[in-house]
Parts: sequence; structure tokens; C-alpha cells
Amino acid sequence: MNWHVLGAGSLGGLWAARLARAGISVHLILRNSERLAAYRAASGLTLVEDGHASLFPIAAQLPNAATPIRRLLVACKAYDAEEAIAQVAHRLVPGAELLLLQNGLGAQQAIAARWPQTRCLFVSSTEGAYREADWRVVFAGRGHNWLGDPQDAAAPDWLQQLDDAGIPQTWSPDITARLWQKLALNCAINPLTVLHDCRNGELGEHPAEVDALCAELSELLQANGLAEAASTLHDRVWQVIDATAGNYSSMHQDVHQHRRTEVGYLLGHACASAERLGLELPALHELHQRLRRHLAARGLPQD
Ligand code: NAD
Ligand code: KPL
Repeated sequence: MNWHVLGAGSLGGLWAARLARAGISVHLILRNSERLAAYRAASGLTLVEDGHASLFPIAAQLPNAATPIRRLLVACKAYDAEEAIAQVAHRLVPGAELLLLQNGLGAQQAIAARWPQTRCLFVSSTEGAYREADWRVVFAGRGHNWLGDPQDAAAPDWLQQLDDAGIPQTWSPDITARLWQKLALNCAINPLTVLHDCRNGELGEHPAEVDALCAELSELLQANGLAEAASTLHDRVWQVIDATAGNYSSMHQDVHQHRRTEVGYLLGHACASAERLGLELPALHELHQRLRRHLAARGLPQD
């Protein structure tokens, strides 16, 4: 079955190139005719892996192309994903599969609610990629992908295609728990690296702030029924801080490069969930407000 990839950026490019390399039929869906012309002028998508660049002349089309969509990989940022799907919604066949690669939570649920005739698969990825230039993606960090469907624990029958394409994957019936766990980790680390303008490891100089956030995020995980994730969060946060000590977090990189962050789907989602559950989490709330002020002062969206 043909794959369509919506969002030909870092992760979308990484997935599309590997699928194409395995001989799997894939089409990129580009925003508009200017982007399509620029892509065609580049003759395809380049993937740089271990310092070696390969060009993949993957077919590309516009959102209003005539062909139906049966499997759609949505690799836009969380704040763009729903509107991007809306542009191609008329092409989705009943039962179409949407693979949602977004970080954080909130976008996936909104999409699943808006298109109930589709099967939404949520993906949590620890792979790393970035765009070196338009249509040129660097595979920056090996990782793994967990896929799951909160509505249906049965794995789809095409996961072997991902293995064939060298896309590491595990079917995860508790995908929402996995996404929550990553969200909590990102909330404990990323905003503080922005506010202290530091690498992950330098959070070691602010242990009280990190610990206070871990305590409240654990409470939130617990209240969402994720007791095990709650009990291990504090240790996992400090392990990740150690393991990535020399790195700048993705949110730090976004702010540094004056790009919109996904704060609304990370801290924003955490705070909204706390409010719904009637939890008082003052450190988390204050962090959210500080971060929003910090973003506003730099002319960046606050959600
Ligand atoms: P990106 O900005 O590199 O790519 C997103 C692409 O979507 C861009 O090319 C953009 O032009 C395109 N897009 C936006 N709206 C569109 C529309 N309406 N029609 C067509 N294309 C549209 O983003 P990314 O880094 O690949 O991240 C995608 C998601 O994956 C994010 O939620 C991110 O948090 C998550 N993620 C990324 C990485 C990574 O290493 N890059 C790792 C894990 C998770
Ligand atoms: O996922 C991350 C990010 O930077 O977004 C880590 C490295 C885990 C820090 O939260």
C-alpha cells in the first residue's frame, strides 16, 4: 500500500527516505506549488547518514491531488498537524490510517476526535533528525519508535514494512502512557534549560527546581493512572540529564533559533490536565507562566 507523508521536514524526511530506499511506494505531500517547484528543482530528498549523503527522488504532490490516501504519516509539528490534515481530509478513505509522530499530547487526541472514520496510530520517537537545508535531512541520533492505538490494541499487519525499511519499531498497547512519560520528562528538563539558557547537564546546578518539578509531575502521572511512570520519573529525569549533559534540549534549540516551540502540547497539556483533575501543582504552573513570559518577550507564540 502506498504511504503518504505530510510534513516533509526532519522526521518526515527521515521516514520517507528509508521507506523509499526499501522499495516501498511513498509520496510526499507539500504545502503549495512553490514548495513543490522548489522540491522538484532539488531533484528529491537528500538523507545524510553517518556523514554520507544519498538522494531519494521521492514523488511529491499537492494536498489537492486526486489520489485517495490510505496510510498517512503526519510529521508536522504538533501545532500544525490538525490543520495540515484538514487540507487532505477529503482524500482519506474510510478506515485510513494516520500515523501521528507529534511530541507531547493534545494534538493526537484532537485529530482522533475530528476524524473518527480513521484509525489514528500514535508514535513516540526517540530518533533524532534535523534539516541542514531545504530537502536535506541529517539523521542525527539513532533511537526507537513505539507505535500504538489507544482505541484498539491489535497491531496492524504492515509493521514488517518498517522493519524492512530499517525503521526500528515496537508495537505498544500502552502508547498513551509512553507519551505521557516522555511529556513529563520534557516538562522537567526542557523549560528550565530555556529559562536558565543552559545545556541539559547544567541543570545539575538547579537540583531543587528539578526535584520540585519531578514531584509535581509524578503526582500528575499518578492521577492519570500511571503509577509506575510516576514512581520512576525522578530517577529517569536525572539519568537523562546525565546522559545528555552536553546537549541543548530541543526547546532550547527552538528558542535559540527563534522557532515556535511545542510548549502548548507539553507544559500546556500538563497544566490543563492538572486543572481538569483538580490538582494543585504550583511549581508546574509557575514554570508555565515564566516560560510563556519568556517566549512573549522574544516575540514567540506562547502556546
Ligand atoms: P520539522 O519542522 O522539521 O518538519 C515539519 C514539516 O511539516 C515542515 O517541513 C513543514 O513545512 C511541514 N508542514 C507544516 N504544515 C504543513 C502543511 N499544512 N502541509 C504540508 N507540510 C506542512 O519538524 P520535525 O522536527 O520533523 O518534528 C515533527 C514532530 O516530530 C514534532 O512534533 C517533533 O516534536 C517530533 N519529533 C521530532 C524529532 C526530531 O529529531 N526532529 C524527534 C522526536 C520527535
Ligand atoms: O527529548 C528531549 C528533548 O530535548 O526534547 C530530552 C533530551 C529528553 C530532554 O528533555
